[in-house]
Amino acid sequence: VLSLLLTALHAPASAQTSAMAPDIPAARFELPVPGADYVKQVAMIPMRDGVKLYTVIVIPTDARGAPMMLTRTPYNAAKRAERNVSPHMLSMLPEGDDNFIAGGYIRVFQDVRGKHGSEGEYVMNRPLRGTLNTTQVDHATDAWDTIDWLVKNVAQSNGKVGMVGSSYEGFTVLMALADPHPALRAAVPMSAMVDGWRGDDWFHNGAFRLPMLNYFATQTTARGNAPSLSTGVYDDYEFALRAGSTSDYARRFGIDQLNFTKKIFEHPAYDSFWQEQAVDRVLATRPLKVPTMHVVGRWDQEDIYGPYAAYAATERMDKNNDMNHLVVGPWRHSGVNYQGSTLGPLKFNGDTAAQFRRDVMQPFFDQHLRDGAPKANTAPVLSYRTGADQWQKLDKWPLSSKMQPVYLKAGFALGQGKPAGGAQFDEYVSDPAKPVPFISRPVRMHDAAVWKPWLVSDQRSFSDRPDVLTYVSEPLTAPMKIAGAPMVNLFASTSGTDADWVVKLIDVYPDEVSAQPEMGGYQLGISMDIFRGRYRQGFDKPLAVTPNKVERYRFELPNADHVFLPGHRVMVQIQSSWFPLYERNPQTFVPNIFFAQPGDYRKATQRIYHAPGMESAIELPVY
Ligand code: PG9
Repeated sequence: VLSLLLTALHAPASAQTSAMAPDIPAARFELPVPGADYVKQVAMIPMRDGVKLYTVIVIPTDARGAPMMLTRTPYNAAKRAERNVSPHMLSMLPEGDDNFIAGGYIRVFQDVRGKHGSEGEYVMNRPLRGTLNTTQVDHATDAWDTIDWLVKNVAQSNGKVGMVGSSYEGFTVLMALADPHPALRAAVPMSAMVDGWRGDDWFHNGAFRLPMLNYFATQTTARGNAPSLSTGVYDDYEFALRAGSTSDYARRFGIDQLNFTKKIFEHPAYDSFWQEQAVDRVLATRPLKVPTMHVVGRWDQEDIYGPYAAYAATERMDKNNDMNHLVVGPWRHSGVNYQGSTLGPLKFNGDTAAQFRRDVMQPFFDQHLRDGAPKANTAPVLSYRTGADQWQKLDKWPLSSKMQPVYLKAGFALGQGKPAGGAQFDEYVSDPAKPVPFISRPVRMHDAAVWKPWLVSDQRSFSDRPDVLTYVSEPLTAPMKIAGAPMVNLFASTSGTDADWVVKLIDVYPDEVSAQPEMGGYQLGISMDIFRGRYRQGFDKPLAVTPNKVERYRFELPNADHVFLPGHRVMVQIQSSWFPLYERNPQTFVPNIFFAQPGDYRKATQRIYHAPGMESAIELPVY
């Protein structure tokens, strides 16, 4: 046998390969990467319940005593570790990993259980062990078991691990903090999904985000990549309108059969299902053990609520104000990992994202992960002040708790001082057959170039619609600075029995902007959100509205840190739909809006009051 083998191996060069020789070798063919500056290994890491998780470990060739940086993802670990095919880590790994690579870190990506290469079952928002999860595993145990394996098996490491990740990957970072492995020394959750009901991906204040149906399809119809919903209609506004209610829309594609869709449809209000899995509430009950830097974009179009909530929940435990940090940059969702010099038409002071990664995040990680690294000069809060275009180091967030109301007034005016005289209210007809679009039509949810920066898109397209009320101040003579979450205090009635209220705080640029002419008169959204009227007495208490009765609607808008400059004006827009980002409120109270019937969708006359004792206002956190 041996001599036969030797003969085959040393066959003369002229010997022909049979035409029928199989072209794919029976044994796995390892393609070498000549000149690679890394070694890539794949491990199936066993969890405590025997399930193995697919993990890619990228080790710099010269690594010795190197820290490890872990990301746990539902978005395909193999792909996350291969942005480009290249022998160089810098080209191969994600753009935002630039400083980890420069710092010689070992980079680890892992598929969460049930996705892509990992075994086990996928649960989209897997709750921590407890009443909602009676198994022995969750994202905290999976992170724990993974870190335990890494420190015992990656010989080139120094036994210290950091975790980083944005959005879903930020959610898995936060989950690891619920019961952290001792080797987990620092964490940076970015744009993390924290509370899917209050103000992150699934709902905002009870209003469901319709495009999420497509996310359910792509994420939960298959373990690997799954296709998007195919509507056959170019304009997503048109398609969603024709589809009817959210359940009608889901039924068309059969995705009402998916468990995650069912969970959403069964829990339209903020019941114990949502409350018990809100990550900020969970973390508030656990000791703060790991230095953490919460990161979010000022115009984060997906998770603008959670990072502040998670920071606030854990901040109470940070006795010396040196373990729990907040960073807010002028970014879109996950924008921290890409170029940060512009967003839509806005231009910032250099590449704010690269600055943050190099000058703030990397020294923070190094301090905690690299043996002998110096202490980083990490501020408790680092906030990019929009309008003034400057980074600010702060001791706390929110900076201001002093609220100054700006009142809506007769004649569509806006200003300090309670309204005196004039009309008592303004009204508009909200027609569910013609909802107000959230961006100009045609709406293409798949067009990343439109979706990613949509929160900074010009609100001028909506200010003159008859179903949008627009109040505007005089041009400012001095800067007006706000830092915190504006509070809406609306006195409103509807002729229906339920209604949505969308309130937008806007910075109106001067008529002419010499440095950037296309910004003349631009209406820039500073803080905007939606509130479902049925929850005015409690998010877990949906209640019908009495037609035409004036009621108070009080809710927080997203955090802002902004300077309205002299010559700019302050604007407030109010409307009752924001479609198709948010499903329509039928404006007739039904037990569950997901199942509204065609006849429930009715026009309603909405009135916004600016009368004595009913002074509608936005309270601004001025300083
Ligand atoms: N915003 C996305 C998401 C996070 C968590 C759950 C569902 C969706 C994301 O970008 O990952």
